[in-house]
Amino acid sequence: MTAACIAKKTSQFRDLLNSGRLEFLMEAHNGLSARIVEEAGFRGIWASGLSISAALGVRDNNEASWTQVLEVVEFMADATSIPILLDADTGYGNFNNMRRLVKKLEQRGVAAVCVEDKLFPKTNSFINSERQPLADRDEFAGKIKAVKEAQADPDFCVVARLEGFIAGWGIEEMLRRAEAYQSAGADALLIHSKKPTPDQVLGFVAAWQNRCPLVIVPTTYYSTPVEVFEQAGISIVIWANQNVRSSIAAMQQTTRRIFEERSVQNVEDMIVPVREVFRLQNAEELMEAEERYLPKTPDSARAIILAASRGSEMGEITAGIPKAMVSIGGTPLLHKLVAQFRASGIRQVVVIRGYAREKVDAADVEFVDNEEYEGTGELLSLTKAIDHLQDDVVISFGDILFRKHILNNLLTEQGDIVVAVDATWERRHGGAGYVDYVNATRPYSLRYDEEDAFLVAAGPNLPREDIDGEWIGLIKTTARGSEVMKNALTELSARADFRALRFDHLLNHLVAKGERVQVLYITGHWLDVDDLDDLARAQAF
Ligand code: SPV
Ligand code: MG
Repeated sequence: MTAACIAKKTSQFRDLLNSGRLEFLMEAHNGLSARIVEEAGFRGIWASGLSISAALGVRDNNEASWTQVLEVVEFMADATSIPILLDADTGYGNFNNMRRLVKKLEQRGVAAVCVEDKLFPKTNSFINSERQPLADRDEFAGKIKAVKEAQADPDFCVVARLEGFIAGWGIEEMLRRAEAYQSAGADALLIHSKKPTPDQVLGFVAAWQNRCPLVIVPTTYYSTPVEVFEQAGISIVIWANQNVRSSIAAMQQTTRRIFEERSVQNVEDMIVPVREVFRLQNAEELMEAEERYLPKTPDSARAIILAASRGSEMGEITAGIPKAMVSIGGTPLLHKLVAQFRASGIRQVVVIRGYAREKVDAADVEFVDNEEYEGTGELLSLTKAIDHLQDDVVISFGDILFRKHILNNLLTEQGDIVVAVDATWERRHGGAGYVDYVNATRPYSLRYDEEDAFLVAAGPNLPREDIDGEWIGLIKTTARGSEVMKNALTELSARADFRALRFDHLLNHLVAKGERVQVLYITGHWLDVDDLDDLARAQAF
């Protein structure tokens, strides 16, 4: 059934009252118990004052404020699709407080309110009941009238609860009050009794002659078969507190046993598994929603950071520590880089160390060592981590920093192998040093409906007119892309000059094999740290 064809909760409750057969409300006192009630098949919920206060650890004497009760009942309404009748005690004040309560209940999806003819602060009907004064009849009738005139939804119901029997009054007073409350607009009357038999209640039913729907709470006369109520023409039976009582018994038993045995081993099989908690919370729905709304960060994505080189262009600064450990404003470059990966949801980080490897540290990363870093190229370094080249991987130079969106965008690209390419390369370089220029199938464009760009060639010596950007040292591969990269590395490693090869050789090799290497254009917002000028820029990044 779609949400559109489910009747309003207020209409559902009105239908229960007038269904012509005996209906049941089951007590709940929070979102969890409310959901359990609905799952069991009940068509309505009694938000019990006794149970809610007990669950909050206070007495049933209006110790919890009305707004605190409102908070609880809102959770219950959010957790369920069946109507809730709130036990609103005496209405938390006079007619005016009651009007405001009804407004709030309607806003929060509560279908009906039950209000009893006692005085604020009330006491539970089963405690010293004879000493409990009743409300003035006309004052209480005014309260009911105020609710009916305040409610916005015509189907919102008010149940007037008569406490006369509880307080020691007889049938005459009960009938006088019942008539007054019905005339004031009550949609139903709740006739309460604390006798072990249903005599009082059935006496009232007989005298009342079906003038409006009746509701009862057989807490003390629970042994009466419900058929008796059915035959009497009662509309609704409320099982008022059995959920909170059963949870108390279960919690006491479990807690005592764990305390005594200093172990949970014997209780584990007696309690629900954690997955049942998740089920009741509807954790599955959130997982599905995450699929739809969160950026895709593959669970298995890992980063491989190449941090083996010294970076001798930086002179004294890298005497004894590799470039990746150079301090940027007090934090090693590598730590900043690792933090960037973590911020994008990549937990597994592999760092390839070489020069001064004992100086390379970072929390919770895996290290791979390249003993042959001296005078060799990047690909040799990468082969040291070839076992990690599987599933979704981001390969990164160890001397770059970039804004978060660059990595996030790279991770969401669909291609099996995707390189991040800076289209604003001209701004960065006078063309000095080793630059991984890129020629692509199309230049950078501001149009968002452009087709994807793919790599044509990479290297430091591309003709100027062919240059579309600069590869920044970040590659993303999928499981298939990682496999392709691994094969390409194995093929290249057969070359005599393999030890000197760099990433542009690998990229060109992939293109030559017909592999589509996707180009993700970026426009700045990154830097690499090659020399002292870069270092100064990095401090400010
Ligand atoms: C409640 O459940 O809080 C009730 C019913 O008001 S009784 O406790 O029987 O009064
Ligand atoms: Mg109550």
